[in-house]
Amino acid sequence: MNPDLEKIKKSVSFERTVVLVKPDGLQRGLIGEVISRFERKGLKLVALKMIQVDDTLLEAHYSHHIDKLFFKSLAEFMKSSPVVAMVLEGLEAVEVVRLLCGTTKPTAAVAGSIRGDFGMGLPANIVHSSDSVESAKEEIVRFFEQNEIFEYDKTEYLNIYFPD
Ligand code: 3AN
Repeated sequence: MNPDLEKIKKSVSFERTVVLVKPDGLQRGLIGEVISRFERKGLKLVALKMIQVDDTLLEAHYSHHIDKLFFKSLAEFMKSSPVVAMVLEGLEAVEVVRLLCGTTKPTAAVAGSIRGDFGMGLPANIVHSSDSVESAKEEIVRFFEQNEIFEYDKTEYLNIYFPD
């Protein structure tokens, strides 16, 4: 391996985070647009697949909303078509991806963010992203088998990061 890439891997503290492109993103043909934004930012895609979520998975994933009045419609929406799930890696990836996605309510999300550029309502806000490093770890296990996560060197890192 390139020795500079090795140095970058040792000196930069990389995080991993989960993104779901929700049914509205799939129906509206925004999968490529969403992935492209993360790629252009410099995030590394380490897992990617299409899945059909079910109630068991949704009850775990949205456990913080299970008692809310909107939970039923959120669950119906999330099951209305497949979703695209991915794991992204990068420096401060959790926070960086949250910023690229924008705030929960699309009408309040800043222009330039995914929700700010493409969303209007709830629950259809195009993407989900992990809200903390701890949640990301749980969500990686929830959505992916170990053999669906790929370890590879991204040479682009040589143009993005510099070792300390
Ligand atoms: P975020 O996805 O920005 O982390 P959460 O975890 O509060 O936000 O909400 C999870 C998902 O629940 C949202 N992405 C959205 O689809 C849905 N949701 C949140 N609040 C509402 C609401 N008031 N009405 C309908 N759906 C909602």
